Amino acid sequence: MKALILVDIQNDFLPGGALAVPDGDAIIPIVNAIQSKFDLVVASQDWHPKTHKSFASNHEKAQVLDVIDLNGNLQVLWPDHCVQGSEGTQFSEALHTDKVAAIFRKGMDIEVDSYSAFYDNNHSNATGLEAYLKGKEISDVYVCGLAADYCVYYTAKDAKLAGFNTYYLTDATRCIDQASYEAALTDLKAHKVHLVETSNL
Ligand code: VGL
Ligand code: ZN
Repeated sequence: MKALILVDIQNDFLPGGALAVPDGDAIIPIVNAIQSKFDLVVASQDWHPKTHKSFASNHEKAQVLDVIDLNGNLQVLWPDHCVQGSEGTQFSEALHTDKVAAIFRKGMDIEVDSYSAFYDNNHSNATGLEAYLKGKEISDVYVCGLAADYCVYYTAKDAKLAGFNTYYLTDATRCIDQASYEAALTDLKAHKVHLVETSNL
């Protein structure tokens, strides 16, 4: 059984949003077109309290894109984004969501960020996605969404570590930063995650 995970296709990661991923909206028609090929479609949402410590605004003298030590993890500081209840948290209006069977929210603990849709960055708290997919007898997981070098990357890596055959859909994602994207692809290959284009599905 095959599942598709739509990672963080939320207004704040799209053009005009607080943490817009360049060309992020280009993935939406692709994501809409492939959903019917899967047994199960699920989605994640970045869902931060306003006081989240991944926000530069919650640290004195910090700037966006500074890197700090946050409780033992290297943490990039972001502009305020995906604040619970805000318009920026909502899925793009252009995204088809009728097939989305469940939504997993992440990033609620202000002390630790959560790039992956499975686990926080400490790998200590689960969202429930792994158990949900295993309960549905999913063997193969396909990952798309935003951003390629952060949440899509970490979600694909955790899917593989959880034992799923994992596919990272290279044309159904866009990155924040080219250098971190290239590093992510290298790491995913080392973890035996398959990098595939949706035209080959
Ligand atoms: C993301 C940075 C901060 C993402 C979320 O969805 O890739 N990136 N929060
Ligand atoms: Zn975030």
